[in-house]
Amino acid sequence: MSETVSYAIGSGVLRLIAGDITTDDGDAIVNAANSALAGGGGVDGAIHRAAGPKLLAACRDIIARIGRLPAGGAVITPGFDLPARHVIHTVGPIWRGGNDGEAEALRSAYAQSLARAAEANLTTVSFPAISTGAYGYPLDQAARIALETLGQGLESGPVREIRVYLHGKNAFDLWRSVAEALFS
Ligand code: AR6
Repeated sequence: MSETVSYAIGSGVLRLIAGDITTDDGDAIVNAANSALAGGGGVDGAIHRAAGPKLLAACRDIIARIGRLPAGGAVITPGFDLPARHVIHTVGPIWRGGNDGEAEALRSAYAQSLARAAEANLTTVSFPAISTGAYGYPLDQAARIALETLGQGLESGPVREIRVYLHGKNAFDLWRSVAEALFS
């Protein structure tokens, strides 16, 4: 049983879950992708492995149509072999010290992912801790931006349940302390 904490926000709920996002069976999971939507390591690699090769083919079709996805952008595909019905692919910023628009791009990655979910009439969306692995965003700063943006999304938008999957107990405890300060 994964560790979970929940916060009522507006008429919705935000849950923090210590666990693997590829097991999520909601309307959509969000992938922390790269601008080429080419697959990679971390959560991106795990999602592509679990979804099967059709996911990469769908990503290639999108890149052929729109070109590279900038940091802060988001696009949606089916979930293929995943339990979740869709994958929303977003690109977080690469951390370059904090004065290169990283906060705005990270906020946009969360907000644009919620916008794709709303357009597709989805009500349950799950996120990883975007940019906090290979892209090096400090975990505490990322948590504050993510939770503020997701809280605003629950207050204003059609999405009713947001789950954030944290990989490892340290990340879970840190995000929980930021969430307690913001929502309790
Ligand atoms: N479930 C939930 N969270 C996970 C999982 C999982 N299965 N696996 C890893 N994490 P990262 P980024 C956490 O590096 O920093 C890729 O190669 C992980 O502990 O996956 O946005 C892409 O192709 C970390 O906290 O994404 C890009 O090139 C968080 O997910 C680049 O990495 C994000 O770490 C994107 O880097």
